[in-house]
Amino acid sequence: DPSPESTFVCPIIIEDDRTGLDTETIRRALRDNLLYIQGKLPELASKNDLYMALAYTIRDRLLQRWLTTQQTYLKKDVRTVCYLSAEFLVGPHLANNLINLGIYEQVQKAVSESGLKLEELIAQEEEPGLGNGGLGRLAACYLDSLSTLEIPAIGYGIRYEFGIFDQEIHDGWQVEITDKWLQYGNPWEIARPEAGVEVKFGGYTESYTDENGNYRSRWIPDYVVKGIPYDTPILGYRVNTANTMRLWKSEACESFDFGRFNRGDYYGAVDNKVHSENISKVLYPNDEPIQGKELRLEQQYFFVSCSLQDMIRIHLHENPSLNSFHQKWSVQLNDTHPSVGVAELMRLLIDVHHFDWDKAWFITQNTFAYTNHTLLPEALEKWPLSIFGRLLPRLMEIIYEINHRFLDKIRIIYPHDDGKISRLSIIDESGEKYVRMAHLACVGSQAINGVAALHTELLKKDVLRNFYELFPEKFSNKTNGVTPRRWIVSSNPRLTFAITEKIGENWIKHLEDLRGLENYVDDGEFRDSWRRIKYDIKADLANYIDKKVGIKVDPSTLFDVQVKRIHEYKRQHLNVLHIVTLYHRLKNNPNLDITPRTFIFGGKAAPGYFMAKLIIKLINSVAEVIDNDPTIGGRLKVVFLPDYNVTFGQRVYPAADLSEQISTAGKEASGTGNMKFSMNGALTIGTLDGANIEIREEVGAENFFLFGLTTEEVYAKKAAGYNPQEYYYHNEELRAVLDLIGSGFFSRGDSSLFRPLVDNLIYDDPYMLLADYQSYIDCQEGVGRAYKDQEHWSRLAILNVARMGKFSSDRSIRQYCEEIWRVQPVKIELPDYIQANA
Ligand code: OX2
Repeated sequence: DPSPESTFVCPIIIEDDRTGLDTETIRRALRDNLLYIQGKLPELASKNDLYMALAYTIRDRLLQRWLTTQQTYLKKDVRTVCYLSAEFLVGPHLANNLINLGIYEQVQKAVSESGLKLEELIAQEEEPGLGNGGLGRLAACYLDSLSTLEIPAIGYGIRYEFGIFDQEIHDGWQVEITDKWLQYGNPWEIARPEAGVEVKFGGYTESYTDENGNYRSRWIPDYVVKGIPYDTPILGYRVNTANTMRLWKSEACESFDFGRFNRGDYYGAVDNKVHSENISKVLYPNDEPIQGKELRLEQQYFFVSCSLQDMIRIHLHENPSLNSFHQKWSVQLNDTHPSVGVAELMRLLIDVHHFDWDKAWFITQNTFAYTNHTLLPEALEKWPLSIFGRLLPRLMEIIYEINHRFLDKIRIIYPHDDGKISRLSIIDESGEKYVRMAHLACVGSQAINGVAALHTELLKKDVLRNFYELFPEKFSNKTNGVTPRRWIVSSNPRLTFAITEKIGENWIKHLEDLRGLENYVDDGEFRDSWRRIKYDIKADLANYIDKKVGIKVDPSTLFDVQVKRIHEYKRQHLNVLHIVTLYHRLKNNPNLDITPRTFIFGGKAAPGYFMAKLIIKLINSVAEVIDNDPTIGGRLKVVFLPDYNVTFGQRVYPAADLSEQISTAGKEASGTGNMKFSMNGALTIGTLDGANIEIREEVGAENFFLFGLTTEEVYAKKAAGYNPQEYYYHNEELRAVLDLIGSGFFSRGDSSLFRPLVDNLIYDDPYMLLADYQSYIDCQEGVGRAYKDQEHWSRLAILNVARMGKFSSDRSIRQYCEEIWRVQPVKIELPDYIQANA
């Protein structure tokens, strides 16, 4: 906000060194920042010092764009999208900012003076791991597209001091290490302590009559926490728009309790400070399901309250009242994690700004929209009333009132259907009482969407069936997408060059233009160079694997990759069953002709998820045995790469030949890794699940390796009483494979180690691996055969890339803008003394 006391009228003079985009100016700026920000002489500077100096050099070039953007938004009083998300898995900023500014080459030259390569400095950046997986990464792709499409937007979230843990592998087991991403400072963020807000917790409520005789509620909290915003500019691709990602850090209002301090209780005096700071201390490392811990609810309420108060402050700066709030703000709830926002906006409007209920409810309902990301029943968030009421007593009252009014209306529609009423209620009263966050989100939102066509259909039919029946007009599908700027241009420069050479560079902003590549599938020279590029990228990855885990892999083998969170529904262990099947065949028939493969895995398990951790151990155990078996002769290699994250994703997607998307049908809401692989020329082996279905539709059935049960078949089998033992007893090879794992063959004779996993498959198999086993094995044989014909494989790979236009996050964001948010692009004009983007 411009301060009313501010009297500066003179424009900023041309600050060439902080804005110029040519090599010479950047070189000067780099040295300047090294000296005056890092405080280092060039000859004593470490790699990290140079990285920091470069990061500040680039940030300087973002600032004018960012400030101009914010000023334009204020002046034009625009409608703004607020994306509320407990996770933003943005990944490293430096390379993307260079690409979006269009100064990669200039900076490359400028940096070479230091004797280092730009790529080394880029590698120096500690990635902000403020998310678990797909949900957090989607939020980051959406911020990129919002800026690129010049849409006014703010991403609101939590500035976790410790993000997702670093993963190490010790003796084949996952070990979690604290992620100290802030330890050397974060040059991309700017703290705004002056925009701090307060958030209440605990205590009780009381009613009172105000001076006008109105009946009101007051919340007397137990404690109050301060939220401090940290802003990171998010620049769009080759536009001037730089939106804000505003993450909240929790702090104590008064760091010392002087009453206690004076009584000599020094440690007691800082208690409050410790508790307050804990709220934004650490990301909960569970992907889905979420963990029902009180601190998690504190985190959710904390960032949602901070964000809504922030919007209200900005709104009242430009508008006389909050009557028009819903016209100026569209707030997207990224899953139910921020859905307490529905009740919080009601509280702010009623208790603080003295709206009556109906008007407040109208504004609230027209402000929010809700995206659901999962069908897994255990991931549907609900909070015990005991916890919720104690921590947020005023919000509990408001939720009861919302529910009361909602159910009154429902009773008119379903007069004698108590079952319906209890199924729709925001409060689950079937046993211990809970607040159902998805119900709160559905009732309080103007729009509800799933993240892939199948997922949205299943929401309507199953998880949110009752709400769909009530308000069908609120429901729509928004298939996920990913940003080609990070997932092709930044991570795969060689492919980018090859594509651009043929079809120009328009595809980077209009991904459907990749269709133009179809004209080159029959061009033998193009296919040759395509293969050479893939080979070189695979050779790079092979070097990296050797450096990281000391395993030598051959880049001419088929790189078969599965990288994603480790979860039973994603079925990494089905992939292992295939590997063990091939191994078993080779043991029985050493001369068997198979396509040599390198299996690459990566992914983190939730620290408390035993089975997922056992799957990691199994992968590593199988890897070790195969690697030490001379009869295999390098025809099979298995590599588990520790610490899968955005940075490693950027390395591995471009190097893959085969993308494993093998979840049980009906379980993966969308998947987004599936899109990143295919965009980089990998073929997919997958089930009819999530966005796989749409990928197959786009690339054509003949360019996709399909296997497994459909969702309907999965449901039907479950209903008929699925018995995995039938498969175990009737499929000899499957039985041999499971028995081999169970026998202790891969665990140095310890037959108890993998027993829980094997028994779970034989006697329960909730994700139906055994039902899909044979179909998967057969399909993989087809993959092996197809890979042998390299010319044919290249054609398929090129077609995959050419037909991935739909899966740009630009397409997803356009749909959200038109169909849910109703927002328009706003052009940002830079002052003429700022050098325009290259
Ligand atoms: C994930 C889903 O599991 C994944 O299928 C989807 O692609 C991604 O969200 C983005 O929509 N937590 N993570 C997810 O859902 C939840 C809940």
